[in-house]
Amino acid sequence: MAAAAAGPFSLREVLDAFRRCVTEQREVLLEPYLSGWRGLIRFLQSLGAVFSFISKDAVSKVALLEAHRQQHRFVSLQALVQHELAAGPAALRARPDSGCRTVLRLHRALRWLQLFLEGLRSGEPRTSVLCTDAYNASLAEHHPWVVRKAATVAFCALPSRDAFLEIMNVGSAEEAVAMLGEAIPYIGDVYGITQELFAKHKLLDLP
Ligand code: 1Q0
Repeated sequence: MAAAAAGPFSLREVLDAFRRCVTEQREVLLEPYLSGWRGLIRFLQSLGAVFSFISKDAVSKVALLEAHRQQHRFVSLQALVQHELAAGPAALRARPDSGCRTVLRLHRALRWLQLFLEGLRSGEPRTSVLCTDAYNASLAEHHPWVVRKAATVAFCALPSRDAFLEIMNVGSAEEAVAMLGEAIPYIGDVYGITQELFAKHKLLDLP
């Protein structure tokens, strides 16, 4: 696992992590979930300083969840939610450092990722358009104006579609597109299970 943190980004590593996330009992395992996020963050960091306000936020959220995971030895997202709900919904809502509200932020970002990767796969060459559309259909409604503005400005600095496919490090553009096609359903599955879990416990609007 430590080795996975070194070397250049590879989409394969992210795909493998999200593939490992979902168990037969449809639980979401935290260790691969956080590994997947670390891989994505590394990718984002390689895109340059314009994105550092985004990667810093993601780094701190992953670190908070990693600390919760180790402290309570949570194996799954379900275990984390159960544990935090045991204190009662009001106590959970009052906590700015809960695992649940933190996962919820990453969960919304995962929806962005799913839409963005679908867009990349579709062949639209303007990544900033893809990224803005994916953002507007997911995270934007949860962000204040100033964050939306900064995000939209940063998206203009995104590399071209070809460059994107190249930094995924999986071979030719065709191979990269094929791997996107493989990765998207795994990401969608993790998203869907989390969405259902949070909806069931009325956690989708945690402040
Ligand atoms: C490639 C371009 C990346 C664009 C990422 C899109 C997300 C934009 C989000 C802008 C958020 C800015 C920072 C702060 C936000 C927080 O206020 C907000 C709420 O948290 P809180 O504690 O204040 O309530 N935080 C969030 O909404 C979480 C945002 C996490 C974003 C994590 C993005 C990780 C991105 C990885 C790059 C993936 C590249 C994918 C293509 C590569 C092929 C696999």
